[in-house]
This record gives sequence, C-alpha cells and structure tokens, in this order.
Amino acid sequence: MNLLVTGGAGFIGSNFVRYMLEAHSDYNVVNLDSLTYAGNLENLKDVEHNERYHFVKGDIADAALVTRLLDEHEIDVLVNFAAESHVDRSITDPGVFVRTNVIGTQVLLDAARTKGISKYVQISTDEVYGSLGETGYFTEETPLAPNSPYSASKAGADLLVKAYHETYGMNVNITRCSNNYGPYHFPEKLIPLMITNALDGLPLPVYGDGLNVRDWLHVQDHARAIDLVIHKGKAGEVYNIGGHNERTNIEIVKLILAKLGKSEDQIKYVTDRLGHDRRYAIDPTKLTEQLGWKPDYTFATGIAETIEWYLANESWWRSMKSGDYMNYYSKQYGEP
Ligand code: NAD
Ligand code: TDX
Repeated sequence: MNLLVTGGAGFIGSNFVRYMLEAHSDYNVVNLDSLTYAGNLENLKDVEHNERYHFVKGDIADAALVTRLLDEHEIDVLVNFAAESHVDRSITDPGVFVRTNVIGTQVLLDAARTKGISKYVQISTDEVYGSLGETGYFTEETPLAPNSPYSASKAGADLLVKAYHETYGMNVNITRCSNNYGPYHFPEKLIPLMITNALDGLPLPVYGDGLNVRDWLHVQDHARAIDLVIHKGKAGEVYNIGGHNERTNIEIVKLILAKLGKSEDQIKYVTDRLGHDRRYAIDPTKLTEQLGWKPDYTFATGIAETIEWYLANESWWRSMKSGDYMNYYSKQYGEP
C-alpha cells in the first residue's frame, strides 16, 4: 500500500509514520508537511534513510502539489493529520486555522476525488462535540457543537469530508480521538509543558480552577486505531477513539510533579482560557466492538514512560522551547 500522510512531522503524525513503517514491512509512506512551528524533521530522524519513507515539504492547500504527489507515488490512501492544533493559538489567531484546517482539507479532498484514490481518512478530534457536563460520553451520534475557533475549524473540515462522501460517493472515514500524550508532544500542550517547566523550575500555569477534565490516550494506541480504520473502516463512517482515562488537569499536574520529585509550590493558577470546555470523555464502543480495538497502554505506564522520554530527550525539547516559542510563551503566560 502507498500512503500519503499529511502533517507527518508533527506530534501524532510522526508517531503514526514510524508505527506504519514498522507494522507493515511492504508499505510506502510519503509525508507531506509544510513544517510550521509545530513540524520538526527531528521527530522522524530515525526513519529518514528508510527507502520506504519519503518526505516532501509543502502545503496541503497547494492543489497542484497534492495532485502531483498522488500521481507520482500512486497513492492508495491519504491520511490527513495536517492542522493547526493548539486551542490557545486559535483564540489569538483564528485565520490560519480556517485556512489550513478547512480550506486545506477541501483541497486534499478534491485532489483525492479527482485522482480516485481508494480511501481518505480525516484525523479529527473529540473537541468537535463541544463540552460535556459532569456525566455522559461523546458517541459518534453526538451533535457537533464546537466552542473554540480550533474546534470549529475541525468541525468544518469534518462536514466537508462527510459531504464528499454523500455527494461524490468517496470512500472516507473520520476518526475523533481524545487528548493524546507521548513522545514528541510539542511543549505548548499541557503534559509536555508541565514536564519541561517542572524540570526548569518554572511556574506550572494551570487555567481556572484546574478542574477541567480531559480523556487521555497514548499516541501509540491512537496510531493502532487509525491503522484499523484504514483497513477495516466502513465507507462514510465516523469512529471515536478513546481509552476511558478521564483526569482533571490539576491531577495531571500534581502527578507530574510527584514523579519528578518537585514541589507543588511550582503550581500557579492563572486566568482561565476563554470559552474553556469543561469536560471531554469518549465512548469508544463502536471502535472496540466493530473493529476489535483496545488500548495497550495504561495511563500509569504511559505517563511514566513519557516522563522518562522527556528526561532522556532534553536537547529535543530545549530546541523547541527557543526562538519563536519564547515570544509565544511570553504573550501567553508573561515573562518566564
Ligand atoms: P501538531 O501541531 O503537532 O502537528 C501538525 C503538523 O501539521 C505539523 O507538522 C505542521 O507542520 C503540519 N502542518 C500545519 N499546517 C500545514 C499545512 N498547511 N500543510 C502541511 N502541513 C501542515 O498536531 P498533532 O497534535 O500531531 O495533531 C495532529 C492531528 O490530530 C490534527 O489534525 C489534530 O486536530 C488531531 N488531533 C490531535 C489531538 C491531540 O491531542 N494532539 C487529539 C485528537 C486529534
Ligand atoms: O498552560 C496550560 N494550562 C492549562 O491548564 C495549557 C496549555 C493547558 N491547560 C489546560 C487546558 C485544557 O483543559 O489543560 C487542558 C489540556 O490543554 P491542551 O494540552 O492545550 O489540550 P486541549 O485544549 O484539550 O486540546 C488537545 O486535545 C484535543 C489538542 O491540543 C487538540 O489538538 C486536540 O484536538
């Protein structure tokens, strides 16, 4: 099989590319990524010389480029990870989220339709469902009710994917996963930000009362689920992905501090995120029952391994936390 993975230099995409090259010894993977601040070729250093892997720097909204890649590499399946992915950045700069997440997706869909590839998989998020109260779960039937510019742009993309299935009969799937964690997670997101700030003796900025709930899944379990959807997903279907691992943010922060032997005095409650969704929780029954998926990682093992990874890969995250990142950091949190 020949795969086009977009956004493969980011956190989840890079873990997925590595996973697919290992899991399928006869698959070829083309990675199209424009290398925004979040894209980093260091994330795939270990596979760069693999003859079944090919990197192309470019924009998913470049129709001519995408069409040429589908042709040249005889692509069977396109998996779209490319996105602007950080909620806080979408609050200060929504335009680029619409451009990449909505228009970029439409360009990919059009190229895939014109070339008649076998399948298109859209990597979406549980955030398109909005926010839950204290009980209940998101199922695939939960109405879309996004609250942030980020999640609204992802919901817009999902609707386009569905429209291309209904209108043109394209073979598409949409996956909606809960919060991922694991190696190569960009240090603007909660878990890697807290690990690296704790190590540097910086304040750990907790939004609001710290009681917002996220449902965490190891990135490797996400990759396995997408592999199953590629091979077994029914045309036009949505699959939720999550491992029933709900935690409040403050629990996560305290756990990280305890594991690193650091004091809770480093915790700093800061002004809440605008429109901050209170709780996400995925019901993954469809994926487990129809496609036979279940997570391998427990959170205890996954978070311990992830903290070890950040301890062992300090040069990776130090280079990410420099330059432009520090401008972003000061605007978001004040001078460190
Ligand atoms: P990320 O920000 O780490 O990576 C995004 C990648 O896309 C980067 O490599 C970036 O360079 C690339 N990119 C951005 N704009 C592009 C463009 N116009 N053309 C080509 N490449 C472009 O994001 P992530 O956390 O790895 O998320 C990947 C996907 O998974 C996203 O679609 C996101 O919405 C979705 N998702 C993420 C999570 C999570 O917890 N991180 C959970 C569910 C779904
Ligand atoms: O400094 C912080 N302090 C804080 O309290 C940051 C960065 C976050 N938080 C809170 C906000 C959220 O309740 O932690 C929680 C997790 O925040 P993020 O890591 O920014 O993730 P979230 O907003 O939940 O979105 C993530 O999961 C779904 C990804 O970034 C999205 O791309 C994905 O779709």
